Amino acid sequence: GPMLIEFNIPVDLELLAKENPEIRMGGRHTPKDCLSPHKVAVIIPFRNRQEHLKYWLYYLHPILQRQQLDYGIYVINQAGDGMFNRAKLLNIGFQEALKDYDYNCFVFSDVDLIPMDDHNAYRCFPQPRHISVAMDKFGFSLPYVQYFGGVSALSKQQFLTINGFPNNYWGWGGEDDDIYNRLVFKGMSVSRPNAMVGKCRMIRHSRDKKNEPNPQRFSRIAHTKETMKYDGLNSLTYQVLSVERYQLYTQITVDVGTPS
Ligand SMILES: [Mn+2]
Repeated sequence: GPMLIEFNIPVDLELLAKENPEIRMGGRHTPKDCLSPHKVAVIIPFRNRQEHLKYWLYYLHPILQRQQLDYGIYVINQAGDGMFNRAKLLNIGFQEALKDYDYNCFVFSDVDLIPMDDHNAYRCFPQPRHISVAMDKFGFSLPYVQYFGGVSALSKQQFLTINGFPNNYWGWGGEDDDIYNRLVFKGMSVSRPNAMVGKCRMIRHSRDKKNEPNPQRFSRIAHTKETMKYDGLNSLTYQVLSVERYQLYTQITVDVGTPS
């Protein structure tokens, strides 16, 4: 049910790991009293947000365990200080997580978003799922009906059907609308929890450097129908620089390249 979420308490990752001995190396957890059909890789696009990650791990691990998911946590860390590319990091997370385990569901979550009700299921549904439907920064409602940003979940099959996410949205904005367009063009619709269960809190922050609004985002989302055929999983290139396994998460640092 509803939970109190606040960001002014100190969080100690070592203590958190000690208090959660049932979480295995790399941020893996499998329920011991049932066989979960939900094999969920949680993918978090990341750069320089260690403080936010602490809160995310602190709140989400207990929730995901209560939801009896067979899950793993993947923090996809963009190396260097070039323009940030959220959607490409999500594509990389999909591809890299599948090297670890036969995941059948992918939850894509921003690092600064925490659900306020643990009935908000971090798993997949027959249609692509939008999870962060009532964010505090939007007055606990959707900013617009096609909004698909923040936290979402796609099954492996749903993700493959849309050729993954776009790789060429550099900087802030638009990639979530492109993803929404892809789903619609492939005949899917969006599943959502109600606005009570879907409440979530975002950690307040100022705009990151090298994540300025992308001026090309409007023209790009007007052409998704064409671009989705050749921009996505089938054109994904990157270089893995390191894979670090901590108890509470796996961090994969990648070179995503630069805008072409
Ligand atoms: Mn944010």
